[in-house]
Amino acid sequence: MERKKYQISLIGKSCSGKTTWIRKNKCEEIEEKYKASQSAVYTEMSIYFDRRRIKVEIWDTPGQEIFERIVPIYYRRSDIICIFVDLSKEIEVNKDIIKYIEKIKEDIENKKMEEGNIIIVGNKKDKEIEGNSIVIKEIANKRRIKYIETSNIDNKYFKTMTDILFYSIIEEENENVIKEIKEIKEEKKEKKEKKCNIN
Ligand SMILES: Nc1nc2c(ncn2[C@@H]2O[C@H](COP(=O)(O)OP(=O)(O)O)[C@@H](O)[C@H]2O)c(=O)[nH]1
Ligand SMILES: [Mg+2]
Repeated sequence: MERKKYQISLIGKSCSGKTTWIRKNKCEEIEEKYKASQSAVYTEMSIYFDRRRIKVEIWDTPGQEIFERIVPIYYRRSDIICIFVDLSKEIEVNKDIIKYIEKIKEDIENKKMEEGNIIIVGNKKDKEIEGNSIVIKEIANKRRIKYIETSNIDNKYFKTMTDILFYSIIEEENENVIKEIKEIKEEKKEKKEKKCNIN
């Protein structure tokens, strides 16, 4: 990995768990009270890989209502776009991820974006409605988009910022690198779970 800085945008419906995921990554306590984000919120984090520090700039964007107007401003300058999906909601509710994907792809084709690594993040795995992940996987596969699942509540499913970053940027066929990363991630996860057990 050569770059030292990544910009990531989190998009998706209100209440899909974007803000909570950033907080959990930063080991902040999860607030039970729901607060909708009115505008995009910027957070900076550092992750370490192979003794190198990688700066990650995260844009947490507000819900779908103002998607058309505001959210593209953020994702257009991102290296990675995470589309959050709430696995605990009826799939019909999540169908508009297709709208997000089409819009982003259109922007990429129109060269409004340098690069666009889209990843669908299925959140609330702890409360998943059975069958949701299969439908979302199909949507992702059909469009050659990566899909990953996580939960902010159940640590068994929790995927960190590092997990998502590596999953987004590493070529799947590079098995040795993946094996190495997996080992580092396991080690990190264990350390983090000890340090940051929110449950
Ligand atoms: N069960 C469950 N609830 C979650 C999870 N992540 C977030 N929540 C809850 O979902 C609500 C909305 O979360 P929030 O992060 O504010 O969503 P955002 O609008 O996408 O930023 C809050 O009440 C969170 O506590 C999760 O993984 N599992
Ligand atoms: Mg939010």
